[in-house]
Amino acid sequence: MLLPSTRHLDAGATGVPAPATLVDGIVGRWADRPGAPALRDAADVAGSGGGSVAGHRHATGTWWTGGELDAATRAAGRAWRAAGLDPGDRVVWSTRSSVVALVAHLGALRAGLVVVPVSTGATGRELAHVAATVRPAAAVVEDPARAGALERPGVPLLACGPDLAGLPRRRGPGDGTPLDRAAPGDPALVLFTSGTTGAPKGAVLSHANLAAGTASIVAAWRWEPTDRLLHTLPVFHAHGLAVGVYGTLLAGASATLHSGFDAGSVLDAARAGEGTMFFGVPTMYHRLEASGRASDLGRLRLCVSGSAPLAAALHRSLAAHSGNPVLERYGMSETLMLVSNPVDGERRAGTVGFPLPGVEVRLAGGEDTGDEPGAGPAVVDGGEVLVRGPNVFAGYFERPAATAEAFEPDPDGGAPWFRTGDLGVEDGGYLVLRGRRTDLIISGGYNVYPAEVEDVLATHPSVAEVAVTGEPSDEWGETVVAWIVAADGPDEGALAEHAAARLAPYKRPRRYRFVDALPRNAMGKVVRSRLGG
Ligand code: MLC
Repeated sequence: MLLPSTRHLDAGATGVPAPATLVDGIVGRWADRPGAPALRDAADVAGSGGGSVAGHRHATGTWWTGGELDAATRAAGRAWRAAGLDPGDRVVWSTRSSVVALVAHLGALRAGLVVVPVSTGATGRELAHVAATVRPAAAVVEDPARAGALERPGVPLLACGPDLAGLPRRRGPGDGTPLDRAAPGDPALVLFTSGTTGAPKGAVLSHANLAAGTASIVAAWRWEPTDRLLHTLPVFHAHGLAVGVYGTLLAGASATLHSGFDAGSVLDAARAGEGTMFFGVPTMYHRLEASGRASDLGRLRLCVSGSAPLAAALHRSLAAHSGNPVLERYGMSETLMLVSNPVDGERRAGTVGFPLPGVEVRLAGGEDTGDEPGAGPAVVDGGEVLVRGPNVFAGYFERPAATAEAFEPDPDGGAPWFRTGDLGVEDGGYLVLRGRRTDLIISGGYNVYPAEVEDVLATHPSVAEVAVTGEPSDEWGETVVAWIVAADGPDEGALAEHAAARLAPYKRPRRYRFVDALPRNAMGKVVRSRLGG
């Protein structure tokens, strides 16, 4: 079943013109309105040194205009070049939100480098896996000690802070390929996302994927230059980076970057008329509602939720208190944004809306696609959500087998479809997500794959067997629970310490349950759905 895809557009419109590359589009916007405010650090962004990068500086809290960002990102691109980096070289980028960090990022894209955003909470083990996979030539990190974990034996790594201070000068200013020459199909970004195998894979997004994935939301959400985003998401994931930052810049709009989420600060800013839009994960909306001040969100033009399912009850209570129904949308690192509720028209609680312009969405079959026959989520009149479009990535970094598995051939011989792993049904054109084919846990908008956490816990000597599941939580959506068969007596403290040294905070179990045995099926495989209670 193919879902209709042009419902976000004005009558008669059939598509959205996307620039050939994201950088083309953004630089064009800056050229159109060089004096328009674009980005600023909120006063709570500490340690950005008042904003200095590649010779360009700004006081915290003041606006960088499009013209200033153009000049600064060009200077940053030249600094990358002068350091000896060439198109296609990978740069790990692991920083908190700040204009300066984004200038380094956009400068790298202008230089044709491939940016690899990584969580600032990543542990040494997680950083080493990224480095072993993408073999970075450089790393942008706030704490130089973290660069050590990215070094590979005998291979030099250029490490610098978000301000690019410390990059060597190995070439003259005019040497190397000119800036802004990346072709649409060239890789731009590698977003790490886990898989059922446990080891995170790098989804490679091209410059054209970024352009298409951003242009569709700019059009569908009627994103105007007058819009101002209250930006509180981390910039190292698709939501904060591609939706929040790229969207703002491609729309020629502006955003205030906060160093993190604080419900009171968002509501104060909304009340003071400092923004027109807010994007968040359901945990943030839960906290905004719990503050008792959700009515302040009514001052905003648009509130968008994504990265995890927004409970229908929370959607309804927020709408009742703010008079402003949250627009829920659906996307993934591999595809950027796919489906969205409408700006004009009903934003239906419990649904993610209809396909964005340019995105094709198909529900495959009606079979029960759960892992265990009879034990998986029952999907009666829907199926796995399959997608294709100019926003969909081409594959995982140097993982041809995983890439092949992620796509399904088109029954009519057309372009292949990406298998999202999500199960859905259609209801009056709206997509309703009904669980997953895989065991993914989503905690506070972050994806946690049980296999990765299990692999880490299994290396502790006190663990004989382990299974990891998600437990429902009003605030977090789900939290991580580890079920342990102890080899020689339960030792929760030791396990928590072991996990803390190896897993980013959001992946660490919140609870350890010690059991005598794990439930297994006839094949000997652990049946996670029978753990609980
Ligand atoms: C923080 N903690 C988490 C957590 N975030 N634990 C589980 N899940 C999470 N998501 C830990 C902290 O380390 C801390 O541990 C404890 O929980 C309490 O921290 P807090 O101060 O209350 O949390 P806070 O820092 O306020 O973070 C909550 C949050 C954050 C919701 C603001 O999780 C967040 O920014 N989430 C956004 C995730 C995101 O950007 N996802 C997009 C992925 S892209 P301790 O041990 O110190 O007590 C994607 C595609 C798409 O999915 O479509 O969008």
